[in-house]
Amino acid sequence: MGATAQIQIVFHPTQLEHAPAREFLDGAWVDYLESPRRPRMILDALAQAQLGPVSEPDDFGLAPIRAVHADRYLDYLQSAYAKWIADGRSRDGVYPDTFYKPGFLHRSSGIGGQAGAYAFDLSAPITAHTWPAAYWSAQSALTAARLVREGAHAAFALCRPPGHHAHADLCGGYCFLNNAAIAAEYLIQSSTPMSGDRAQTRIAILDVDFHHGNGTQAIFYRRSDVLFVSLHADPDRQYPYFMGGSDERGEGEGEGFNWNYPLPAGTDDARYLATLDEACARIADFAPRYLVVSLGVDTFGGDPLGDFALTGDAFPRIGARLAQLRLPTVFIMEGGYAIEQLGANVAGMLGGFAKG
Ligand code: SP5
Ligand code: ZN
Repeated sequence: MGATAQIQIVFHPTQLEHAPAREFLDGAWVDYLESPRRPRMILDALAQAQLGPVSEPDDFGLAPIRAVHADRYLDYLQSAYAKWIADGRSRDGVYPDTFYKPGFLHRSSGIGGQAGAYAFDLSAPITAHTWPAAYWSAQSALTAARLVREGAHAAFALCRPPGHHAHADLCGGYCFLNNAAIAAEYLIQSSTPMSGDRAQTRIAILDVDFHHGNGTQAIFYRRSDVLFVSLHADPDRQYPYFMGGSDERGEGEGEGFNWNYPLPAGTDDARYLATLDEACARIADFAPRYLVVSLGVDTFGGDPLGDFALTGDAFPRIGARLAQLRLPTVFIMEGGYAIEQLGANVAGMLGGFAKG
């Protein structure tokens, strides 16, 4: 056995600048859990584990982001805070007071209506620093994807803000731009000849965050070139509540290309790893060209948002199981909150992959 393979880590310091003070959680205003401490803790642990070099992302511009998100939503993310302040609202950030629901008849053009139309919860407040941080988070995902497309076996985008809850035109759950979807779509568009059928490059996205990746599922729900597979807390009990059931299998051409594995409270290492085996078998059957992993470690027993019971030992085992797929793999950071073991758990997953 030679030295453990290195995994290139991609991160831009502007990603630290998004730092809202508060979110609304379980009926109370609390300190924002998705804090800039998270990437710092993760970088420290990755350095200690000597997993690989850290580099800053290149700038791919807006085009690969527009390939996933609606133009009007991207305009909103860039302009919302200034409009909010001009309207005399709180400097704390854009927090909607009213949410659009099916059946409502008026599409309000003002900032109050826009805020309620483009968000689905109070966990994704927009401040002056949000767009630049989300933009560079997406560029980190794109840079990691390109490293893999150019031949690296794996790369890790330390995305923050995270992305898997963001739909084509919705923010929520700390997410603004869907980094995993942007990376997957980039891999498809950059690997396929202009004239060719784009279904020829297949991508699997495996989401191991504690929460269902509702945004990623929604973005690819009608497509057969992207397989979405997710292990997560049962939405009957946990956020995001309105997506993530095992009966959601895809629609139209996408039917059969979406697999959800909702899991009970207290899910332990054995139960989780057995379910991961099933998920990996689906991915192997699909025979994709690339694997994109939405990497969350809020499945850890001590996580403040999760209710699973995974131990620290589970993460290297998850990483090793993913390595068995023998696919070029882009890791995209999602959730997992600022507790002592956060960095070690991320390093464990990547280290398990690199050794596997
Ligand atoms: C990226 C990511 O992990 N986003 C998660 C956002 C979750 N926000 C709302 C969670 C509601 C939690 N309620 C139970 C918490 C235990 N007190
Ligand atoms: Zn999560």
